[in-house]
Amino acid sequence: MARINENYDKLAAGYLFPEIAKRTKAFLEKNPGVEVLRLGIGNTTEPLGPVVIDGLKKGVEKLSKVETYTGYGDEQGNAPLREAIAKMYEKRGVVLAADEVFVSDGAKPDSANIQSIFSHDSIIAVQDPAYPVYVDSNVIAGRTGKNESGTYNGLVYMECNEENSFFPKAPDQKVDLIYLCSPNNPTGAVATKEQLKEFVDYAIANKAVIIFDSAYSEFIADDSLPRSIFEIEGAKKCAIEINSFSKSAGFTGVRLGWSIVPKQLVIEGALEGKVNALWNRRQTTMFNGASNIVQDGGLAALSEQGLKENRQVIDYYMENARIIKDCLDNLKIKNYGGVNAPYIWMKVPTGLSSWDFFNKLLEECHVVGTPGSGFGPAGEGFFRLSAFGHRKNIEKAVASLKANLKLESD
Ligand code: PGU
Repeated sequence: MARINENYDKLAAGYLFPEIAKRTKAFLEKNPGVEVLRLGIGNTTEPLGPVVIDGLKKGVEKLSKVETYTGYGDEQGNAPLREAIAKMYEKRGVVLAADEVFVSDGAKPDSANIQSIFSHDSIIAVQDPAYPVYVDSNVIAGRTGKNESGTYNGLVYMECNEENSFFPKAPDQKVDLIYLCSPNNPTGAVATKEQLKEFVDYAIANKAVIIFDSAYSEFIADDSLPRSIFEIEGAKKCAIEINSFSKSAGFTGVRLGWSIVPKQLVIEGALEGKVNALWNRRQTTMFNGASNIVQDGGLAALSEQGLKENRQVIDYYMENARIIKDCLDNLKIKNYGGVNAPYIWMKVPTGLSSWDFFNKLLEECHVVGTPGSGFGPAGEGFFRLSAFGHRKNIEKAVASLKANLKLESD
């Protein structure tokens, strides 16, 4: 008799973003014709630049001739792309071998799947709030108990709050896997080198592994802040890094990402090279490689001209962030992030929960955002606004906030 994986029943709610889409749809059904302004999901809106489009076209063209046609490729990604990614790290002083780079169809699948190569009884630490995938993938894998009053038994929550400027200290207990995201989704906080060093030292001392999600690394404007955990001495011994073309190159719908699994990484019972080999085994068994067309697009995105094109779009989104922050400041709403990250983390007016504020913003201003509590218990009382959007929409959203948001002081 087939039985379901009952761990799915432990999940506290539906996945956050479809839940928001569902509530927005219900609002639109009740209020037909209303224009809803979406600052919810971090979804790119601006077209790709000509060099990247050319790369994608070349990928398509190659499929039209027998001489250049390719079918299945290497599951780990095409050699030129793996090398180009390794080269990009070299510019930051990080030397990687191409076979430490695993190309994928995005950071979401990698961040969900990476846990599968670690022991079932691993103790997991997550930033709270965090991108929900880290928690949900471990719940589904059976590494937690039930969800009781908003927290899963067995998980170690590293609270990120105003007092610690939204970046935690290393845990004061022994954990095995630590998920860190910097620049952070949802708070927009970026870890300093010193803060990451503390985690690296902790991980080496405890033979723990840091899973470092740097999907927003290209949004860092401050050059003193690390874009990769491998900029920290010793990190290759204890960290895996996950990144993506989604936000830096507008590939949210195109789909391309990568993970770095250093050969030097050592953990309990596994010598150098073993974790790299396990991820290779996992990917070759369960993944058939990223699309060949898309990998050509990715290669173009990493070319000198491609990087320039990407930079323009990143700057465009960061100008959106500035516009949103400016509006919140004018409304005297406390807000964080939005300077080295495309998310603005705002404090909800007193007395309202994050979901109450979601409803208020939708009803009064027709603006969709993301309730902080959807990212973890410490997100309660906060709200995330995304700077990904077309400028006209951002301007409309900001104008609506200014004109229609009823704050207590009004
Ligand atoms: N990692 C982080 C930290 C993210 O915020 C996101 C997207 C991803 C990975 C996904 O990267 P891909 O390479 O595109 O797979 N976060 C968005 C979209 C929501 C989602 O479910 O991925 C967000 O709004 O938080």
